[in-house]
Amino acid sequence: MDIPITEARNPITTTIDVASPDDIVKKLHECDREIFNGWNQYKGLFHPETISTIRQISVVAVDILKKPDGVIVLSGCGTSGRIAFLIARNFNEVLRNSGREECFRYLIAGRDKALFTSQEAPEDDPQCGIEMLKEATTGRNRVLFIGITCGLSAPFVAGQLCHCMENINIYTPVLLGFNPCNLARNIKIEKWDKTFLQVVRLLENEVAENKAYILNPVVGPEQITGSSRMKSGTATKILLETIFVSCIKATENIPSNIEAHLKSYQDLCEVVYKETSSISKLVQLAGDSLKAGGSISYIGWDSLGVMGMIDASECPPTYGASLSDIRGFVDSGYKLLNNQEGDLSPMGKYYRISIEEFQSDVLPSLKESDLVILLMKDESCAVADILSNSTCKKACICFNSEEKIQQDRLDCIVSVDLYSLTTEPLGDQHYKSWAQLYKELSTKWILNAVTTGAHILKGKVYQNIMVDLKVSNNKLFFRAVGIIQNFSNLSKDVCQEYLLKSIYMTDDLSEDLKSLQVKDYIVKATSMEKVVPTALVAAILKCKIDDARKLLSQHHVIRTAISDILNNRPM
Ligand code: F1P
Repeated sequence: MDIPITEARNPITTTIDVASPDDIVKKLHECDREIFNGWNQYKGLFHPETISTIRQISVVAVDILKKPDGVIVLSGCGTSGRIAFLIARNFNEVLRNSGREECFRYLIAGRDKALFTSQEAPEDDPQCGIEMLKEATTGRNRVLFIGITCGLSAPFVAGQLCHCMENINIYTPVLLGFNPCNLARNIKIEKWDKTFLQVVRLLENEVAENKAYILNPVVGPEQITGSSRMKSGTATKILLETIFVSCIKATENIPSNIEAHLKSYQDLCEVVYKETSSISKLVQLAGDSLKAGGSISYIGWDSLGVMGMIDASECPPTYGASLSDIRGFVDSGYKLLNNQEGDLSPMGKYYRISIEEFQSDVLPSLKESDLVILLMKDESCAVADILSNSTCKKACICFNSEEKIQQDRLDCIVSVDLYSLTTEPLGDQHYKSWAQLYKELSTKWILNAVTTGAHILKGKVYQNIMVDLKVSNNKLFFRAVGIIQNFSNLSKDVCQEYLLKSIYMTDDLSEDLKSLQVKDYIVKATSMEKVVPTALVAAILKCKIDDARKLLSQHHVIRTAISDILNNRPM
């Protein structure tokens, strides 16, 4: 079976686990360039078909904005749902600022708490997706629905696409992702009668009649295998913004050039990575903190704070990080977020997200091993003052303003010079909003480098594979099986058995256990530690689960554990 591109290994990063911070950032850059330059023979971002699809979706969006009962729904799981939230929030603000009615809605599997903490179980539930879509569109007669699933795989989105097709007179469905259609997931969806691939095939019939769209340029494999928060998340943001900037302009009779707009993001990528040396310094600081058992806190203004929260939220499922390792805080908290469910802070410590809460909950206990990164709207942000009595490390990411920042108080400054960006002329009334989009993406690239680099330095990655991932949804379950297969050369079935043995901590799998559904395995595995490394070691050494656990416990660092075991395995 062909491996989907979003799950494939990127040859550029095979040795990223032993690279210096500077080389890590250079490799990330090289991979990010593939977003624009394309990958192998596949249709990329600048392919005429991609540009034509963007244009057509934008035309539908213009039509929806003109209808009194029209709504644009952006939906996804994990990072895809968080980007949906961010885009809906930003473009509602643009509409509001020009006196128009807000008509963007976001849906995220697991609802608003999934904006900050990963809630992967609902991602596997098509029915849940349908119910949420119905709820968001009751009484509406025209809906543009954009279902985002980078891997063309999420059951939550599959259900919604089917609902749209069953009500095609109301909905125009769009599938947004980064695999060619034939590589959509073809694994049975639990409690559902279709695979994702079958849904794509049905959608293709609607596409042929211009009643639906599939926007799926290929951007190449992720830097860390399967980590679709990175390149795919970036490409999601770029594509949605391109569609809606063009749409807003059209409603104001301003011409737009889709290709030029895409090109401006390509230029931005170079402008951001021009700062490779300061970004790698920040990666080093972040790695030092994590290695010393310290934490990383992002404090941000405006939507840059949201970017920080999005980056932080992905670390537990991707790197098995704890919720305290990396946290995001944002000026004005939920008031700024403007999320559907409002203030979630009563739900607990990790939902307390304002700067005041950072000051009361986190700041007093910060030590030298902790790092705080300020995501600055402009140089007037005065948090450096708040931090001045703390011994923690302090850094900031800023735009066009390095010389105005009091450098002596900070351990690292990454300053991105947006003036050097030659963009499509955006000189309309929304200029500030559009400039903010570039700041957000710059922040995303830098923070993705910080958390990816820091976890690499902490030894969480082996080659370019995150072996200690959480087995918290169906996609991740089968990714784990694939990882074990990759290093052990055993059959898929045997690898799955090792994974189950590790989940149930037994060497004898009963028939009852074997006959459970994947969703049952996930429930058990989600709260467990080192499930995949244990299964991997047991599979490589063909040893008992208990022995594999003991062996792993002798190593502090997962990367060295796996490389030692692989190098010394019996032939
Ligand atoms: C959705 C997602 C990812 C997350 C993890 C689990 O993926 O939540 O955002 O990083 O891999 O799946 P997709 O549906 O966009 O492919």
